[in-house]
Amino acid sequence: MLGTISDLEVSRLITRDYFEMLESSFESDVIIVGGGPSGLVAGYTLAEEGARVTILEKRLSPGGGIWGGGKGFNRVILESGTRDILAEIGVDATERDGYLVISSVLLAASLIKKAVQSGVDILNLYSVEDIYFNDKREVAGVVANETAYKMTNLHVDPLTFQSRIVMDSTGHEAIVLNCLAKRGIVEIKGEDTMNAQMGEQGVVEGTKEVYPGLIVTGMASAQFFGTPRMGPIFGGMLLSGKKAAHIASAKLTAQPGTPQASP
Ligand code: 48F
Repeated sequence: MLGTISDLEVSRLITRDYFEMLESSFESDVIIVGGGPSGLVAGYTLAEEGARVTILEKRLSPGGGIWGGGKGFNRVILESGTRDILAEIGVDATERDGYLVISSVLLAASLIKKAVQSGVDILNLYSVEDIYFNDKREVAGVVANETAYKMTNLHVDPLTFQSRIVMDSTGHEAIVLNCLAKRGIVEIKGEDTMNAQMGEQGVVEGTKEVYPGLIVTGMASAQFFGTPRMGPIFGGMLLSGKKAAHIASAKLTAQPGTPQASP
């Protein structure tokens, strides 16, 4: 027997649990904008160290570009240097000709599961549309709205989320960087033409704090620094997430405190 069901209680339980998470995610140590491969790895790594991490993801499903594999063929390729990360998320890949081949469904699902189980709050259907600056003009949070409102062009004001560090993990869209660039605060070079070898290296090297409070990961870093794009090879994204987490972690340790509140 399944037990008795109250439809009202189902609604109450969903909203109570959800809004508890929402309220606590207004103040995080790290906000990660975009739940693709680099954002998910950064998220679970930081959460496992005890950081309060919120991922804001505009789509229904986190996972970003992983799901589509190459042209919808649901396999992705990883370099052998990602074995430790695969072990952390509890999956294995097939070694072929010196590369690792893995189901994109398994990789996306495992990264999401690891992030949630590590304590990352994932708010899906939230589209980040702007940045919150503290009074020192450092990036100290983001402004986000319901994705459906953005899609239907409804005039509804957004909510503000604050944090000590923000990551732009929005891939090719580089939304946080674009919020700075449109005001002339930073300049975005735009990703270069395809070259997986150079692109993968560039993504990892370009994972940096590029503006006070803002770390770029994954393809957002390629957008910023103008390094090449690459195809369905994801090792650089996973390693970028790891590097971003280490940069954030060092910053959190060096400057303990809480997100800067509004006056
Ligand atoms: O694009 P995405 O997977 O980012 P990534 O971690 O990985 C790039 C690879 O997928 C792939 C590649 C290069 O060929 O290897 O492109 O750099 O994930 C970015 C996530 O950010 C979300 C988007 O839905 C996706 O899940 N996103 C984009 N704009 C916003 C956003 C926004 N305004 N607010 C919230 N999330």
